[in-house]
Amino acid sequence: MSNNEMDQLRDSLDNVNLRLLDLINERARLVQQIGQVKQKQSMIRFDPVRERDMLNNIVAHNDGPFEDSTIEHIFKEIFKAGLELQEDDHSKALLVSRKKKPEDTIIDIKGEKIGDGKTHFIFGPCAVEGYDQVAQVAEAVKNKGLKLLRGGAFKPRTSPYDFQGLGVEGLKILKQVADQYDLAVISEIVNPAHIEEAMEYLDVIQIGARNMQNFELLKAVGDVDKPVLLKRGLSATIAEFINAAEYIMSRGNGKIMLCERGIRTYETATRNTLDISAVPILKQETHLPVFVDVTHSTGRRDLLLPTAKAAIAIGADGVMAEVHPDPAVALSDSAQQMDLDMFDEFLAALTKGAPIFA
Ligand SMILES: [Mn+2]
Repeated sequence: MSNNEMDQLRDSLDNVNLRLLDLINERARLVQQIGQVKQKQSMIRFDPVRERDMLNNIVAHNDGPFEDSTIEHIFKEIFKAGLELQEDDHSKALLVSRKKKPEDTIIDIKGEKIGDGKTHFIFGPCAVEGYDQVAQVAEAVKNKGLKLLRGGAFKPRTSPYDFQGLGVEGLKILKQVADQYDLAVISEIVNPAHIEEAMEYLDVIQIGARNMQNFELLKAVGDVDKPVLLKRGLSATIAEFINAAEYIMSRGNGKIMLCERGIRTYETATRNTLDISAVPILKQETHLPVFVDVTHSTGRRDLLLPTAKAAIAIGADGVMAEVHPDPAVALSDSAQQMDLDMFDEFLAALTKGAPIFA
């Protein structure tokens, strides 16, 4: 083959490319027109029967050299691109996304404005074990000028034989302590049937990691007017986490705080692997406040302070950690809760005496 011949063939190929381009775009314009007609008639855009007919017709005319399966594959991609063109950008943007709402969501919890750019803290025992235990931590929290107290009443545990929490009794203790110390309380709810009752006791409903994709529970908290702290699932991707938040917001409740709490990896030096880069990604992708739970992500007392510093440095709106008056006798998570002295040091080191959270 001479160079001249090669050039001619290449010219022809370039021409065919441009003809294909014209035809593909001509097809796209027709698809858009059909989409507009369908929208007016409130018809569903994807029509698998019509798509099958078109593919059959194309394959029936295929004289090669491409195999029918290759032709089907190529045209399926063209059909898909056309369908995506019909879906307008607006409907694809999630309610929790920055695209939908550029400004930060600020959630007011008894005067504490989460998402206002300052660092906020949530402290409290892993589980509510009794009034005195919760009250001791509440007093310490109150003395620091902090507002948010956590405590688990319903404890979804890995083993069914581990302490399962005090249930509604635990919520009542939290409410009693919150009233006494003028704090806001946050506790996990695991059953949609408990939400109505929890409304009178709690200031924030927590959805735990193990329930991040419990869609009925997400819908149920989406139906009430109460802030929600949504924890990332054990093995959830960031996209799955964001979609879990969307389940709540799509029902009308936009008061959602996201909480990175570590993900499952092959690493065993820590209980989970704190995905610190999830914080700026969630801040970019969504308008919701983002917390970091340093207790459950690390499972190690010696890592609470450095990871909390990292969380604040990388732009988290708040830090959550577990504090127990006597961790050694705690009914759950005894290896990683801070005692009250350590709590003093932890907060002093984080704030260096400055009331950055005031
Ligand atoms: Mn715990």
